Amino acid sequence: MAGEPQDDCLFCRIVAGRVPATIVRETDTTVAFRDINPQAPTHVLVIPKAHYADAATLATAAPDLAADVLRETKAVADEDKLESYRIVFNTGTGAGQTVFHAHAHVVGGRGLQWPPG
Ligand code: IU
Repeated sequence: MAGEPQDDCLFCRIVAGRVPATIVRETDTTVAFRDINPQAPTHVLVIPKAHYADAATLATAAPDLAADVLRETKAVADEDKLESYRIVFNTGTGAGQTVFHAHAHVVGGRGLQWPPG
């Protein structure tokens, strides 16, 4: 069923506390934790606790939850006192998505180039 935890999903396992992560924020519906391979001084992933494979699926199947994730990206940026930052939802393997549980990267704390590679 949509949103149900998946045994083989790394981020579902983080939500369940079965895989360690450095959690920086948690709400009823979301978790935010530091990326294990940070690309900037702040690199935090914000995920819905419920399982949706990617941001597009999340936005169409559970738009209120997508809004919760987006709201939490701002909370992360505020906590790290970021004036400028980037929110990235890699969607699909061709865009670099490697974990198929929707997540927002919040990246900041250094200069960021645009357009990205
Ligand atoms: P992507 O957009 O699906 O490529 O992002 C997945 C991210 O998950 C990537 O930046 C990894 O460094 C990160 N990550 C993590 O934080 N903890 C883990 O145990 C694993 C991946 I595996």
